[in-house]
Amino acid sequence: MKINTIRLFGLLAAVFALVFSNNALACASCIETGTTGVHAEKYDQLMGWYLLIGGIVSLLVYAWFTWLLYKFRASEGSQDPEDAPKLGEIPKHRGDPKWTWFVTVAIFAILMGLTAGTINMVEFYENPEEGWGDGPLTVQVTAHRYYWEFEYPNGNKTYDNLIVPINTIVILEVTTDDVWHNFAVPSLRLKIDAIPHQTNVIWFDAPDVGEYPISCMELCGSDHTDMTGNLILVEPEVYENGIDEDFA
Ligand SMILES: [Cu+2]
Repeated sequence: MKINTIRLFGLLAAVFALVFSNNALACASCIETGTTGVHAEKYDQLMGWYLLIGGIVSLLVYAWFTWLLYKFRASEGSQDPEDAPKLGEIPKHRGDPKWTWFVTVAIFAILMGLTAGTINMVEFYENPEEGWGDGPLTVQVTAHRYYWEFEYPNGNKTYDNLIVPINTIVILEVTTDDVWHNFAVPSLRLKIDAIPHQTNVIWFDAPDVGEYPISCMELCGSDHTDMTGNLILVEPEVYENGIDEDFA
C-alpha cells in the first residue's frame, strides 16, 4: 500500500474510534445512574432505533466515501475522467436517476417512521395510561431558587426528596415560585419545564426501589447546580406508614 492510502485509512480509523468511544461513554454514564420506569423503557427503545438507523446510514456513507477516495485517488500521470465536472459548466447527464429516487424514498420512509415513533412517545409522556399500576397519586412540585418543594395529597410536604411508592402512577403538577426551572430525573427519562403562573404535567410509573437523582436543567441563577434532590422509590407499605418520620 502507498503511504497516502495508509494515512487515509489511519484517519478514518481515528474518526471511527472517536465516534464509537463517544457512544460508549454515553452508555457508561446511563448505566451508572441506573434506569427504571416505563418511560425509560420506551424512550430507550426509540433511542435504540435512532442509533441503529444512524449507525447503518453512517456506515454506508463512510464505506462509500472510502471506496470513492480509493477508486479516484490521484496517481502519477492520471487524468480527469471524461465525465468529470468542469468549473463553470453544467455537467451533461451523470449517474442514474433511479438511484436518486431510491435514496429520496428511503430517506422519506426513515424520517416518517422516526417522526411517528417520536410523536407516539410525546403522547405517551403527556397522557398517563391506565393499567400501568395503582394510583394515580398526584404530587404538586414547586421549584424555588434553589430547592424543590413536593406537596402530597394529604398536605404533607418534603423538600428536595420526592418520596413515592413503586408500581404506582405518579402525576407531577410542576410549577415555580420565581424564575423558570426544569424538573428532571434522568434515570427515568423525565424532564419538564417549571414556568411561573403555569402548571405543567408529567407522569411516571417505576418498579424499582431506590434513589434516583433529580436535577434542575434550566439555568436559574448562581446556585443552579446545587438545585438537586432525589426521587426515592419505596415499597407501598413504607409510603403508607408515613413519609414524614423516615425521609423528610
Ligand atoms: Cu433551577
